[in-house]
Amino acid sequence: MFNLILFGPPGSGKGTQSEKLIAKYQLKHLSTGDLLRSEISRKTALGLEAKKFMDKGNLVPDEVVIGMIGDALDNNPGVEGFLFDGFPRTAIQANELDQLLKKKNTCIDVMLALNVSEGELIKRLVKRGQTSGRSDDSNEQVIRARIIEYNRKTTSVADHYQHEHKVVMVKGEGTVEEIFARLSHEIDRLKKQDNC
Ligand code: B4P
Repeated sequence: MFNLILFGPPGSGKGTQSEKLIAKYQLKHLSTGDLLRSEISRKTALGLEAKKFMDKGNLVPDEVVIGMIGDALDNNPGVEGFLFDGFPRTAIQANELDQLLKKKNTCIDVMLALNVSEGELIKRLVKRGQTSGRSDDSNEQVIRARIIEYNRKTTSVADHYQHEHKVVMVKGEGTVEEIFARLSHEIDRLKKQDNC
Protein backbone atom coordinates (compact mmCIF):
# COMPACT_ATOMS: atom_id res chain seq x y z
CA MET A 1 0.00 0.00 0.00
CA PHE A 2 0.97 3.63 -0.40
CA ASN A 3 -0.63 5.94 2.18
CA LEU A 4 -0.22 9.67 2.11
CA ILE A 5 -1.42 12.64 4.11
CA LEU A 6 -2.05 15.83 2.20
CA PHE A 7 -1.48 18.49 4.82
CA GLY A 8 -1.90 22.25 4.99
CA PRO A 9 -4.02 25.08 6.39
CA PRO A 10 -7.65 25.69 5.37
CA GLY A 11 -7.72 26.77 1.73
CA SER A 12 -4.26 25.46 0.92
CA GLY A 13 -5.60 23.28 -1.92
CA LYS A 14 -5.94 19.92 -0.20
CA GLY A 15 -9.37 19.18 -1.63
CA THR A 16 -8.44 20.52 -5.07
CA GLN A 17 -5.24 18.51 -5.36
CA SER A 18 -6.73 15.36 -3.78
CA GLU A 19 -9.22 15.00 -6.63
CA LYS A 20 -6.38 14.94 -9.16
CA LEU A 21 -4.06 12.71 -7.12
CA ILE A 22 -6.62 9.98 -6.45
CA ALA A 23 -7.36 9.76 -10.17
CA LYS A 24 -3.68 9.50 -11.08
CA TYR A 25 -2.55 7.10 -8.35
CA GLN A 26 -5.77 5.10 -7.76
CA LEU A 27 -5.87 5.94 -4.06
CA LYS A 28 -8.96 5.94 -1.85
CA HIS A 29 -9.76 9.54 -0.87
CA LEU A 30 -10.65 10.03 2.80
CA SER A 31 -11.58 13.65 3.52
CA THR A 32 -12.96 14.22 7.00
CA GLY A 33 -14.37 17.58 5.81
CA ASP A 34 -16.34 15.84 3.03
CA LEU A 35 -17.48 13.07 5.38
CA LEU A 36 -18.69 15.64 7.90
CA ARG A 37 -20.48 17.74 5.25
CA SER A 38 -22.21 14.59 4.02
CA GLU A 39 -23.45 13.90 7.57
CA ILE A 40 -24.68 17.52 7.80
CA SER A 41 -26.57 17.37 4.52
CA ARG A 42 -28.26 14.11 5.62
CA LYS A 43 -29.11 15.79 8.95
CA THR A 44 -27.77 12.88 11.00
CA ALA A 45 -27.22 13.29 14.75
CA LEU A 46 -23.45 13.28 14.13
CA GLY A 47 -23.83 15.95 11.42
CA LEU A 48 -25.99 18.23 13.55
CA GLU A 49 -23.45 18.00 16.38
CA ALA A 50 -20.47 18.60 14.04
CA LYS A 51 -22.13 21.64 12.43
CA LYS A 52 -22.06 23.52 15.74
CA PHE A 53 -18.25 23.35 15.72
CA MET A 54 -17.71 23.85 11.99
CA ASP A 55 -19.89 26.98 11.78
CA LYS A 56 -17.65 28.66 14.35
CA GLY A 57 -14.44 27.59 12.59
CA ASN A 58 -13.57 25.14 15.38
CA LEU A 59 -12.37 21.58 15.02
CA VAL A 60 -14.91 18.81 15.58
CA PRO A 61 -14.10 16.62 18.66
CA ASP A 62 -11.39 14.00 18.04
CA GLU A 63 -13.54 10.98 18.91
CA VAL A 64 -16.06 11.88 16.19
CA VAL A 65 -13.55 12.08 13.32
CA ILE A 66 -11.46 9.14 14.56
CA GLY A 67 -14.60 6.96 14.57
CA MET A 68 -15.39 8.03 11.01
CA ILE A 69 -11.89 7.24 9.76
CA GLY A 70 -11.81 3.88 11.58
CA ASP A 71 -15.06 2.90 9.83
CA ALA A 72 -13.79 4.08 6.46
CA LEU A 73 -10.57 2.03 6.78
CA ASP A 74 -12.58 -1.09 7.67
CA ASN A 75 -15.01 -0.52 4.81
CA ASN A 76 -12.29 -0.30 2.13
CA PRO A 77 -10.20 -3.49 2.21
CA GLY A 78 -7.86 -4.26 -0.67
CA VAL A 79 -7.31 -0.68 -1.90
CA GLU A 80 -3.95 0.49 -3.37
CA GLY A 81 -3.64 3.01 -0.56
CA PHE A 82 -5.34 5.94 1.16
CA LEU A 83 -5.05 9.67 0.64
CA PHE A 84 -5.92 11.38 3.93
CA ASP A 85 -7.20 14.93 3.30
CA GLY A 86 -7.82 17.13 6.34
CA PHE A 87 -6.96 14.29 8.74
CA PRO A 88 -5.15 14.05 11.13
CA ARG A 89 -5.64 17.57 12.47
CA THR A 90 -4.52 17.06 16.11
CA ALA A 91 -1.73 15.10 17.79
CA ILE A 92 -4.35 12.71 19.22
CA GLN A 93 -5.73 12.02 15.74
CA ALA A 94 -2.20 11.38 14.43
CA ASN A 95 -1.47 8.83 17.18
CA GLU A 96 -4.78 7.07 16.56
CA LEU A 97 -4.19 6.95 12.82
CA ASP A 98 -0.78 5.35 13.34
CA GLN A 99 -2.38 2.68 15.54
CA LEU A 100 -5.22 2.00 13.09
CA LEU A 101 -2.76 1.56 10.21
CA LYS A 102 -0.44 -0.60 12.30
CA LYS A 103 -3.30 -3.02 12.93
CA LYS A 104 -3.57 -3.32 9.15
CA ASN A 105 0.21 -3.91 8.83
CA THR A 106 0.79 -0.62 7.05
CA CYS A 107 1.79 2.98 7.83
CA ILE A 108 1.90 6.55 6.51
CA ASP A 109 4.48 6.70 3.72
CA VAL A 110 4.63 10.48 3.50
CA MET A 111 3.05 13.74 4.58
CA LEU A 112 3.03 16.23 1.73
CA ALA A 113 2.62 19.67 3.32
CA LEU A 114 1.31 22.54 1.18
CA ASN A 115 2.87 25.88 2.03
CA VAL A 116 0.63 28.92 1.31
CA SER A 117 0.75 32.45 2.75
CA GLU A 118 -2.08 33.57 5.06
CA GLY A 119 -3.11 36.40 2.71
CA GLU A 120 -3.55 33.92 -0.17
CA LEU A 121 -5.54 31.50 2.06
CA ILE A 122 -8.02 34.19 3.07
CA LYS A 123 -8.35 35.42 -0.55
CA ARG A 124 -9.15 31.88 -1.79
CA LEU A 125 -11.66 31.05 0.94
CA VAL A 126 -13.50 34.39 0.68
CA LYS A 127 -13.77 33.77 -3.08
CA ARG A 128 -15.07 30.22 -2.59
CA GLY A 129 -17.58 31.55 -0.02
CA GLN A 130 -19.21 33.68 -2.74
CA THR A 131 -20.40 30.54 -4.54
CA SER A 132 -19.96 27.43 -2.37
CA GLY A 133 -22.82 27.91 0.07
CA ARG A 134 -20.46 26.63 2.78
CA SER A 135 -21.33 28.45 6.00
CA ASP A 136 -17.72 28.25 7.21
CA ASP A 137 -16.49 30.12 4.10
CA SER A 138 -19.08 32.87 4.09
CA ASN A 139 -17.68 35.02 6.87
CA GLU A 140 -14.10 36.32 7.05
CA GLN A 141 -14.13 36.15 10.86
CA VAL A 142 -14.88 32.40 10.72
CA ILE A 143 -12.16 31.92 8.07
CA ARG A 144 -9.67 33.65 10.39
CA ALA A 145 -10.87 31.49 13.31
CA ARG A 146 -10.12 28.36 11.23
CA ILE A 147 -6.60 29.57 10.54
CA ILE A 148 -6.04 30.34 14.26
CA GLU A 149 -7.37 26.84 15.13
CA TYR A 150 -4.95 25.37 12.57
CA ASN A 151 -1.99 27.24 14.08
CA ARG A 152 -3.00 26.25 17.64
CA LYS A 153 -3.87 22.58 17.18
CA THR A 154 -2.86 21.28 13.77
CA THR A 155 0.68 22.47 13.05
CA SER A 156 1.93 20.03 15.74
CA VAL A 157 0.79 17.14 13.51
CA ALA A 158 3.66 18.02 11.15
CA ASP A 159 6.11 17.71 14.09
CA HIS A 160 4.73 14.21 14.77
CA TYR A 161 5.67 13.01 11.27
CA GLN A 162 8.83 15.15 11.14
CA HIS A 163 10.27 12.92 13.88
CA GLU A 164 9.93 10.04 11.44
CA HIS A 165 11.43 12.10 8.57
CA LYS A 166 8.20 11.76 6.62
CA VAL A 167 7.35 15.41 5.93
CA VAL A 168 7.96 16.94 2.51
CA MET A 169 7.15 20.64 2.09
CA VAL A 170 5.65 21.63 -1.25
CA LYS A 171 5.07 25.17 -2.49
CA GLY A 172 1.27 25.52 -2.62
CA GLU A 173 1.10 28.76 -4.63
CA GLY A 174 0.95 28.89 -8.42
CA THR A 175 -1.51 27.29 -10.80
CA VAL A 176 -3.35 24.10 -9.85
CA GLU A 177 -1.39 22.24 -12.56
CA GLU A 178 1.98 23.53 -11.33
CA ILE A 179 1.23 22.39 -7.78
CA PHE A 180 -0.06 19.02 -9.04
CA ALA A 181 3.22 18.50 -10.93
CA ARG A 182 5.23 19.25 -7.76
CA LEU A 183 3.18 16.79 -5.70
CA SER A 184 3.35 14.09 -8.39
CA HIS A 185 7.12 14.47 -8.58
CA GLU A 186 7.44 13.76 -4.84
CA ILE A 187 5.05 10.79 -4.96
CA ASP A 188 6.84 9.22 -7.93
CA ARG A 189 10.13 9.51 -6.05
CA LEU A 190 8.75 8.10 -2.77
CA LYS A 191 6.77 5.25 -4.29
CA LYS A 192 10.07 3.62 -5.28
CA GLN A 193 11.13 3.40 -1.62
CA ASP A 194 9.97 1.21 1.25
CA ASN A 195 8.87 3.83 3.78
CA CYS A 196 7.13 1.65 6.38
P1 B4P B 1 -12.02 20.82 5.27
O1 B4P B 1 -13.15 20.33 4.48
O2 B4P B 1 -10.87 19.92 5.46
O3 B4P B 1 -11.69 22.13 4.50
P2 B4P B 1 -10.56 23.19 4.35
O4 B4P B 1 -9.39 22.89 5.21
O5 B4P B 1 -11.26 24.48 4.55
O6 B4P B 1 -10.19 23.21 2.84
P3 B4P B 1 -9.19 22.66 1.76
O7 B4P B 1 -7.77 22.96 2.12
O8 B4P B 1 -9.53 21.27 1.39
O9 B4P B 1 -9.71 23.62 0.60
P4 B4P B 1 -9.13 23.72 -0.85
O10 B4P B 1 -7.76 24.16 -0.61
O11 B4P B 1 -9.38 22.59 -1.70
O12 B4P B 1 -12.49 21.27 6.74
C1 B4P B 1 -13.67 22.00 7.03
C2 B4P B 1 -14.01 21.94 8.52
O13 B4P B 1 -14.35 20.57 8.89
C3 B4P B 1 -12.89 22.29 9.51
O14 B4P B 1 -12.80 23.70 9.73
C4 B4P B 1 -13.34 21.52 10.79
O15 B4P B 1 -14.36 22.21 11.48
C5 B4P B 1 -13.95 20.25 10.23
N1 B4P B 1 -12.96 19.13 10.17
C6 B4P B 1 -12.53 18.51 9.02
N2 B4P B 1 -11.64 17.53 9.33
C7 B4P B 1 -11.50 17.54 10.68
C8 B4P B 1 -10.69 16.80 11.58
N3 B4P B 1 -9.85 15.85 11.16
N4 B4P B 1 -10.78 17.07 12.91
C9 B4P B 1 -11.62 18.00 13.36
N5 B4P B 1 -12.41 18.76 12.56
C10 B4P B 1 -12.36 18.54 11.22
O16 B4P B 1 -9.90 24.88 -1.52
C11 B4P B 1 -9.86 26.24 -1.14
C12 B4P B 1 -10.20 27.16 -2.32
O17 B4P B 1 -8.99 27.50 -2.97
C13 B4P B 1 -11.09 26.53 -3.40
O18 B4P B 1 -12.05 27.47 -3.79
C14 B4P B 1 -10.13 26.22 -4.54
O19 B4P B 1 -10.76 26.31 -5.80
C15 B4P B 1 -9.10 27.30 -4.37
N6 B4P B 1 -7.79 26.90 -4.87
C16 B4P B 1 -7.22 25.67 -4.73
N7 B4P B 1 -5.99 25.67 -5.32
C17 B4P B 1 -5.78 26.92 -5.80
C18 B4P B 1 -4.69 27.56 -6.51
N8 B4P B 1 -3.57 26.89 -6.84
N9 B4P B 1 -4.80 28.85 -6.84
C19 B4P B 1 -5.95 29.55 -6.53
N10 B4P B 1 -7.02 29.01 -5.89
C20 B4P B 1 -6.93 27.70 -5.52
